[in-house]
Amino acid sequence: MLKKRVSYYYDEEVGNYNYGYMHPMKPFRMRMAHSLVSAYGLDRKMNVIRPPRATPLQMTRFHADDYVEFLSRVTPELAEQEPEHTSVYLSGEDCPAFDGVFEFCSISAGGSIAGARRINHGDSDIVINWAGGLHHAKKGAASGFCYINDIVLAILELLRYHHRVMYLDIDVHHGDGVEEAFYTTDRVMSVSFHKFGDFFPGTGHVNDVGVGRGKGYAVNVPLRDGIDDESYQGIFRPIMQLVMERFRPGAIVMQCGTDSLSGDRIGCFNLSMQGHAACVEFMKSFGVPLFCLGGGGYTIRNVARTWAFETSVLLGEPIDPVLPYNDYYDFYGPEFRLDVPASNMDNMNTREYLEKTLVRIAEQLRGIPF
Ligand code: ZL4
Ligand code: CA
Ligand code: ZN
Repeated sequence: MLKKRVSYYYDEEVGNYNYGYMHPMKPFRMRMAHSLVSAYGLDRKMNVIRPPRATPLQMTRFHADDYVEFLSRVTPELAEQEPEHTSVYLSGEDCPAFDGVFEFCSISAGGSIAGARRINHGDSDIVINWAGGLHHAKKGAASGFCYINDIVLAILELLRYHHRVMYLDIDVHHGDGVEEAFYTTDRVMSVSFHKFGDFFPGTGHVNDVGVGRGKGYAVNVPLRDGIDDESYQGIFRPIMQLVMERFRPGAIVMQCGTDSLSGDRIGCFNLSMQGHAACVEFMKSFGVPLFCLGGGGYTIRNVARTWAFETSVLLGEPIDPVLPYNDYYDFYGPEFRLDVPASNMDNMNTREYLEKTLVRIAEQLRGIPF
């Protein structure tokens, strides 16, 4: 395949932010991923850009003024002094008021806004921001480890230049914040594959398809525990093929949350790194400008492996299955290999269940006018 012009947003500071002791979200995983990317020499094959920090004004293109104002001045001390005020905006243990939370958000959102502009101006075919993908953040509140919805901000930027933008979410959780933001418009099609049933955030039923002009433009693929590469590809490819044919987006924003990998600390799927990356490769093959973002991923050695590998896939540069020496080499023992294999866990997604879901969604997509 033809080589693409790839830009990669990375801020060395991002790994210093800490959600708190024992919290599953570890911004340090972006530093680990970058260390692998550099050790493989991939940084020399793309445009590595330090993102400009997003400003409060830029954030209010989606978020409420009072929420952004609060977030920009909250500190661990203030949250402790004013728990009532804080709980309006932040949800306790999932979204703590950690030191530097606003700077962390401005790095994440800064990369997503700047990346969208690069695509708009035709400067890159593919953009990567592994610090983005925080899909649960709402207009006026944080949710599920996400404070500022960098994805919504990126899509709003892309909509200035593209009539139709597609959002695709392969994180194990439902992409609720992004879906909600564009639920009533036919200019953004949102597609989420996720675990559904007794799982955060609880939304993303197959029948939730959008409202008004947006009816049919929200696509939800609810899945059960233990889905493997074969089952996932068996439903992912036909759905995405149909979406691309019917919707014909001018740009694709793909949330590449790695909590859908086998062995994730929070997730419950059984995808290998190869299976996860096959989704990225498939979307790349359409030749439409592609913006890949991070998201979930809580077994951090596997997050770093997968995002480094997906960077190589997007570049079209094969990399060694044996890990090169890097700053965090000891995290990858005892195998010191790139691969994240699947496990022997049960796949609770029967053929019948997946077939029925696929038929339903194909029917929904046939209702989208060409
Ligand atoms: C933790 O150990 O399901 C937070 C969160 C903090 C440290 C110490 C506190 C211990 C697991 C999760 C108590 C924590 C209780 N600490 C958290 C309904 C819940 C209420 C909060 O990948 N408790 C909420 C959010 C999900 C819920 C998932 C995924 C983000 C993304 C994109 C967000 N929230 C139950 C949980 C821990 C913690 C251990 C945790 N929280 C696991 N799942 C959730 O889609 C980035
Ligand atoms: Ca998802
Ligand atoms: Zn997730």
